[in-house]
Amino acid sequence: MTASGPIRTETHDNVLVIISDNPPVNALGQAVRQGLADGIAAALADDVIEAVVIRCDGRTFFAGADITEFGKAPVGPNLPEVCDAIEASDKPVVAAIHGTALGGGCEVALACHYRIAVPSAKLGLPEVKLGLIPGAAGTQRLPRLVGAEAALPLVVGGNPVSANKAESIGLLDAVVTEGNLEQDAIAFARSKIGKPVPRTSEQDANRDGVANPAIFDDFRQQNGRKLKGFDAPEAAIAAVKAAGELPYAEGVAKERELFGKLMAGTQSAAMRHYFFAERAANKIDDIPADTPLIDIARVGIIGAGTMGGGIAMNFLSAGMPVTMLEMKQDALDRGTGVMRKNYENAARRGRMKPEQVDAAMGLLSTTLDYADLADCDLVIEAVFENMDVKKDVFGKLDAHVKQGAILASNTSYLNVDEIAQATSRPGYVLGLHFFSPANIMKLLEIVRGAKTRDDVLATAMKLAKKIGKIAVVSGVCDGFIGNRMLSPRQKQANELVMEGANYWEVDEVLVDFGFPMGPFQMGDLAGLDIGWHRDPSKVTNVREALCAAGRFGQKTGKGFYDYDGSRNRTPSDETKAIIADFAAKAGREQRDIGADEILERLLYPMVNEGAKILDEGMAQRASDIDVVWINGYGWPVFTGGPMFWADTIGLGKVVAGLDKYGLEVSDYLRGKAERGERLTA
Ligand code: T1G
Repeated sequence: MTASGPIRTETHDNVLVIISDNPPVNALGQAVRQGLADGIAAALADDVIEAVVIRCDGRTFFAGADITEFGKAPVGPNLPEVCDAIEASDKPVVAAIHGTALGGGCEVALACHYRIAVPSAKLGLPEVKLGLIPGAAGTQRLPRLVGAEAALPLVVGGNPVSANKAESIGLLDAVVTEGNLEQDAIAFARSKIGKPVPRTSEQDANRDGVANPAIFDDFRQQNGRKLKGFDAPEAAIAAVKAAGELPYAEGVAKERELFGKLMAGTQSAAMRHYFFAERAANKIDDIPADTPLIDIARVGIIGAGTMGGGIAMNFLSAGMPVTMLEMKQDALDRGTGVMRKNYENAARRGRMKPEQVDAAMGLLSTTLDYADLADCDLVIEAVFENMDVKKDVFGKLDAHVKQGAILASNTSYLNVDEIAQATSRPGYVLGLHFFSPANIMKLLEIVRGAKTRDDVLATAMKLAKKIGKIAVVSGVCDGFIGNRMLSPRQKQANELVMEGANYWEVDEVLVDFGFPMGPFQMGDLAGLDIGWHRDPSKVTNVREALCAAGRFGQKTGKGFYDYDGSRNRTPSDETKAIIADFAAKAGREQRDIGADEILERLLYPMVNEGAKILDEGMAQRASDIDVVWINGYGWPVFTGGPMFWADTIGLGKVVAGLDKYGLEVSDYLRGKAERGERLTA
């Protein structure tokens, strides 16, 4: 055995096994690349060696290039050189895959002459999720192996495929048994000795793309909405197309050119920022990583409404028993009925099997009695947003639920510390703010109370990952992180229409920026009458004026917009008149307002509110704010989130814009701008 850095080699008679041990995910950093190149050179130089196996220790095969090296001065050998050296070998090289062969890791496998994997393995080229395309000939080798049609979803969509799927499209040569990978790989390699080595770059399975160029447009059509606003997907399509039209070397040059442009662009920088932001979010800076966790085996949910039901589904889907409490039996029946319907819809769409629906619903028990929650390790309250109601519920929980259990509120803005004072155990109280629909939305704001214990917070963070949520810690403040930043945006949106901006143009500006919808569409979707006092004679703002006119939003077929039967919306003259009338009565002059002013007045105040949240310590780090807005409010990931975006355009520009419109600038933001500093690390 020889070892250099994270790479070692072991000789099994006439087979050399090259092994990478570079935790946590065998990223293809410089030392790994050097070790691979040295390993191949050693195999070629040793006459005893007739075949090579490449495999990894730890939880996964190479999970890609080392993203932390991006943007730094490159140190050779680069990955394309390593891949070319592997492919050029005239001794068969077998990739033995477990875990996730992703990006550059999949490209190393494509450069090998054969690929085998265990059934649990996944293979993919997720570079588009970093605003890039594969940069080590993946866009040229993969189509040559599996065809352009099969390559497109991998390269352009970026989602990995299972081992069985990979074998079915020709990406894998064999799927072997779990737990015996190295032996199977050595035997497989031996079986190929003496045969001509199949070099992927010389294959030509990709003729389908040339024979039927329509597949590229078909793919665009089927995926257009998902890919809107992103630069990388179109570059990925161009690269796969080039694989069919150009000789290999020219195709590789085309890929490099496209890769280089994306790497230098702002979108990739933003998406790489998001990659690490998502991973940083689940770290709690001031709590030791080895803080003991509370065992959560049984969960209680108070309230079987839309939020309560959605929250319960997360735990049921994760195989955890749930006890759901309501005041009345019919509310329970209605709530559990909606949950089963949602599960059955998911099964109809093939997202789960019917037996999984029954298994999940089988873990649900319901009650009208708080005593039945006594054994729960965690109870989440999702009742009406009223402080007195919340305090009453927490008082009852304090009386009935066992000591040591976590008591959580799903409030979206109420003071968690005040709720905690309704119990004798404020250390076990925190906020778990889910987003609607709670069984779908990935974001979870974990609201840390002044007295919340470290083990309670750490347990909530760990549990969030178990139920598939992206959790962010927020301090106790009005609206926590997300809603607190939403309110200045909403305020400006209302101001803009009072000053003459057309509400549909305000929405358009945000949709063009990359949001799924604008504030007025969002209002119509949620319902303009939420929280309305129901007295048409009392009109203090445009929303009340619309409600007074019976325009509640999509549910009444009219709100800000008019809706046809299939929810297509058109701007409404009645709404325009209601706004103009209301503005006139308020003595507000109307003027033409351009798209730039609209965008700046909607987003700059959010940045300022984010800066205040940071200054007050209500968020651990600026990137957490980006994670909240990208996962909870549709902020386009290709701009990196409000904080990263502000850094990209320059804090000086944001402050100047806020000053120009006479809007608030926090000392924290102005200070950062004056010192030429960034919000994000
Ligand atoms: N480079 C550097 N660090 C990485 C990394 C990578 N590729 N992948 C993961 N990490 C770190 C991560 O930051 C975290 O660190 C720890 O590993 C565990 O990750 C030329 C250009 C593999 C599915 O896009 O999708 O190849 O927070 O928490 O949930 O064409 O990590 O502990 O300090 O995510 O089990 C393409 C990225 C790169 C795959 C594991 N590859 N990684 O998920 O663990 S571009 C990717 C993942 C490329 C070439 C191009 C996931 C995972 P820390 P984790 P996980």
